Amino acid sequence: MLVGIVGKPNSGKTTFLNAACLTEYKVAEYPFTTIDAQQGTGYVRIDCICKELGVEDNPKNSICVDGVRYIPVNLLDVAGLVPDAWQGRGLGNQFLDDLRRADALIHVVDASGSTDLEGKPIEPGTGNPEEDVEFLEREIAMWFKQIIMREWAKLTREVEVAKGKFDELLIDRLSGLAIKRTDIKKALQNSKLNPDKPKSWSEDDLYNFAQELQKAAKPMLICANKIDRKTSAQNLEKLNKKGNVVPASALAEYMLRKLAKEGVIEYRAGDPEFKVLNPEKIPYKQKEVLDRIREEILNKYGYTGVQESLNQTVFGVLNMIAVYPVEDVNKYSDHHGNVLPDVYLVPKGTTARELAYAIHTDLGDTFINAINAKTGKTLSGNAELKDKDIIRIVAAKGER
Ligand SMILES: Nc1nc2c(ncn2[C@@H]2O[C@H](COP(=O)(O)OP(=O)(O)O)[C@@H](O)[C@H]2O)c(=O)[nH]1
Ligand SMILES: [Mg+2]
Repeated sequence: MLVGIVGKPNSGKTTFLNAACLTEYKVAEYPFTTIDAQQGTGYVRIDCICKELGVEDNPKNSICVDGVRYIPVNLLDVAGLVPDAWQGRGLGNQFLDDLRRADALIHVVDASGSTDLEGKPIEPGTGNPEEDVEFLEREIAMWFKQIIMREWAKLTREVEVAKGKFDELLIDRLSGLAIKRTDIKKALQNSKLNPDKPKSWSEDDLYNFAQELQKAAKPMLICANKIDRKTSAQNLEKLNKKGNVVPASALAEYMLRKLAKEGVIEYRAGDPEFKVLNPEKIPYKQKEVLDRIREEILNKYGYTGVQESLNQTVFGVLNMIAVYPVEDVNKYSDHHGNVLPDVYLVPKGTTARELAYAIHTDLGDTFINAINAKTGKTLSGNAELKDKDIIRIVAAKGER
């Protein structure tokens, strides 16, 4: 799973990445600090099933801290997108190309309005974050449209010959963009266009289609960042009307994670509160900052918003569920005896057989049935899995 972090320069993308991944990429208050896309491993957070079952687990593909399971998700901080990046402005196309493999996007917006459309610092409160959202959606739709338009004439001719093949022919041309056939179908349905007559589509039709394709293939969450600044509250209200929005202070999360790592406070990513370990030892200034984070962010929103953004992207926007594959249904373990070793993030609606394929092609090919370890029930290949299911796949070989 790959989540792209996008937004104009100076909105806080790198700070978000550093907070989520505890990386140390350079943060600075001028545009184009970042040239290459920067990667990190972030985590989604769930209450681990180990707690409910009262077992001690040995996580392998994820981390469990006191009953809180963190499941890795790859993040990519794509450097500042500026208006008309799709035409190659700024370092436009290169940035957009970095997004090809992304399954979803987190749009980090400067909710405090202290940067203009290009990311240059301006008087706080004078920038318009709603405009930022509109511009970015347009950039991505235009980028998609441009890719679809390559060889459009040829595609339309081919579709006329082979009616009913639009999605098949188009998906070939969009390879590498992590677009699924169902995404194309959805985009066609939502834009109400006739896939048998693409020649009759107008420029506007194409744009609408590109926009719907973006929504289906690269769904987006808006992270309203810098809520620690006074001018953010008024903008947050407006932004809330624009889709899935999570208020956040990437800077606050970064500080909390760092201080936790240094042993100054007790705090896990996504906790609604923190504890100062040695209050008498911390400098006055630091205490002041921590008090502000507690009062103005945690007590008000219940989170700093970084973990919440990742969770909402994966479980809300992408509609994923978490499933634990095991080999021993009594001990909930793999064949080495590791209890609840792995958690897989799979789309809601995934069947037992599809899970087998997600684990290993061989396991899918030789699939017999599955067993729900919590209920002991046997599941057929078509049985849909539920969130937090513990599943044993029974296969002719490579049993798991
Ligand atoms: N007040 C505040 N400043 C932030 C926050 N996140 C980032 N910044 C600041 O915004 C500036 C740009 O941050 P950076 O992460 O480099 O933005 P990027 O260009 O989008 O990668 C830096 O001065 C950061 O310290 C936040 O949550 N609150
Ligand atoms: Mg950056």
